[in-house]
Amino acid sequence: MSKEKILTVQDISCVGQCSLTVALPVISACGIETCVLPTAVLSTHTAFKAGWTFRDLTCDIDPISEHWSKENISFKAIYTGYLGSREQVDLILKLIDRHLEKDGAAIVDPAMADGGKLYAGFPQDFPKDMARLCSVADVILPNITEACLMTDSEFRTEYDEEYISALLKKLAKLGCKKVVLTGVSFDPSKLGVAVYDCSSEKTEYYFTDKLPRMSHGTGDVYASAFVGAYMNGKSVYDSAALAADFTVRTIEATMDDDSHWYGVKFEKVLGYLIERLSRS
Ligand code: PXL
Repeated sequence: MSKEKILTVQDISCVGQCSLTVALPVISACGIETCVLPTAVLSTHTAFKAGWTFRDLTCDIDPISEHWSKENISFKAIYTGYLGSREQVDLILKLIDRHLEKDGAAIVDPAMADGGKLYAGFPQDFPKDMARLCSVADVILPNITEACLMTDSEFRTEYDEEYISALLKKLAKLGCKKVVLTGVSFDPSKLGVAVYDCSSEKTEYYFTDKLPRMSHGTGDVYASAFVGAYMNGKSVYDSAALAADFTVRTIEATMDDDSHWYGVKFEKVLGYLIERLSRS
């Protein structure tokens, strides 16, 4: 993958350090021109108390794409995250068809659930639609909850390698090429990712120390750093590992501030990300 412009498709949560307000600075810090297509505008992300505003931007996707077609605009990667409606899945499939370069990468973070539950606002059968988007992806980055919802698997908090292996095989059946499954832990002191190649059926793991804090927004920080590293020519495994190291540092940077529950202070450690990328 060479350094050229990419498109990221996800919501703007005005406050909450997630989605576009993370992807834009993180991927840009990696030296990659980052174009955006907002799926919705919310006053905050949906983990805030009920009352957040939600402006669905489904109707804007096609007109934006039509204009881009007239301007011959294309992207080296299209990275999707939180969507505003199920209708957006078909619109994004069309967008990938029209604007992703032939050797480009479709990277899908099926951001819709965590801790065994769908985020507030999504219909129960939304994972079926998200699975259709995953089917065309070069890389998908689900957490275990999202993986279970898209494959009709039982969500467990305690599991072994066999459980993860079965989940990876089911995800591969969706049709994607590679899976980076996040939030995997076989040891209470370690947290990591499973990187699965769907054609060779090879799994590689990468673990970091597990920090004693649950943090919102780390999925978006992780996926954005992954995309930034991958677009700098790193392999899927190396990008997955680098993104994990970066995400741990964003949590560490937030640990001393209990009031900062809604996201992580990734801004404080962007220097680390830039330095890691410049090492090789
Ligand atoms: O970080 C995932 C995310 C993105 N966008 C919105 C969310 C969430 C998680 O709650 O609510 C609007």
